[in-house]
Amino acid sequence: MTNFDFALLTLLCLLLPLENSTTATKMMASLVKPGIFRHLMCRNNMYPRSGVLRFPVSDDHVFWSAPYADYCPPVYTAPHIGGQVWADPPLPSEAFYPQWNQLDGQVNRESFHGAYEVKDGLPLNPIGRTGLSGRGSLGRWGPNHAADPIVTRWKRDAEGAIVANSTTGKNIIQMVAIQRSDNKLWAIPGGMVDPGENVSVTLKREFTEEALNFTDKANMVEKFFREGGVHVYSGYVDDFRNTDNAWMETTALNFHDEDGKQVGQLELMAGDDATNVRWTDVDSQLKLHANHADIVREVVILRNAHW
Ligand code: RP5
Repeated sequence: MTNFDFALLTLLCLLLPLENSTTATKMMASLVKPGIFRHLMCRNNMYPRSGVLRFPVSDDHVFWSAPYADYCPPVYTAPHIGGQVWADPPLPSEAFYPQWNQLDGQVNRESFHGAYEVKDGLPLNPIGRTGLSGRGSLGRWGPNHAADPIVTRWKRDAEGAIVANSTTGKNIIQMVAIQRSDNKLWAIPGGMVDPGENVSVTLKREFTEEALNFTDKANMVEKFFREGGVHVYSGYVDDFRNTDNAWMETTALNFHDEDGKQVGQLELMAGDDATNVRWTDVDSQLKLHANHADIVREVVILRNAHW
C-alpha cells in the first residue's frame, strides 16, 4: 500500500458516512491489491522476542470484511510491558475504560485512518488481521503513536560538489539511518510520542538520542529542527510488532540540510536503542524497517532527488 493509497483510503473513510462503512471497506479492498499490499511485516511470522507463531493470514484474508471462519489467533501480550508507566493496563478490566477514537486524557487514541472498530471491548487494527490478538510488545491498545525525523542532505564529493546519479541525472540525497537493536534493520531514527507530548519535541529528542547519543551539539540541532521540517506522512506503520488490537502509526517530517553545513556536518553516534548510525544513500534499493522506505520515498519526490 503506497502513501497515496493510504491518503485515498483516509479520505474515503472521512467522506463516506458511517452507515456506508461496508462500501468504504469494499472500496478500500479494491485499492489494496494482493501481492503489493504492505501489511506484510506483521503477518505469517513468529512474533518478535517470543515463541508465539502468528495464525496464518493470506492476502485474501487480511480485511476484516473477508470471511475467515477458522480464524483463531493466539493471544499474546509480552510479560515485560506489565506495570510499565508507558503501557495500558490489561483488558478486559473493571477499572480501565479507554476512550477509543479520541484523546483519552493525555493519551491519543485517535487513528490517522478514521474511526477504527471496537469488538468485544478491543480495538481492531484498521488495516486488518495480523494473526495475533492482544498487544504483543506494544504499550497501548489501539494506535501507538510515533514520530519519525527524516534528516537529509545532498551527497557531495571530496570537493563539496553535489553528486548526481549518472543514469537519472538527479542529485543523490542521503538520510540519517539507524540500525535498530531489536530487529537489526536500518530505520528512520523515530520513537514513541509520550502522552501529551508535541510531535516536534519527539522528533528532536529521538534524533538526538539515537543518532547523536546526546552529544554536545544540542544548540545546533535545536536550531536546525526549529527552522522547521516538512510534513511527509501521517499514518499506519507496517511494523513487525503490530497485532489485531495494537498497531503503530507515525508522523514523519523531513528536515533537510540544503548546503550540508548544519546537521550534515555532525559526527553521528548511535545511542539509546540504536546500535549503529550512518548517512545512507537513498535510492530504490533502500531496505528499511517496516514501511520506512515508502515514507522516505515521499522525501525523494519532495526534493526531486534520484531514486
Ligand atoms: C516504527 O517504530 C515507527 O515508525 C518508529 O520509527 C518506531 C518507534 O518505535 P521504537 O523505535 O520507539 O521502538 O514503527
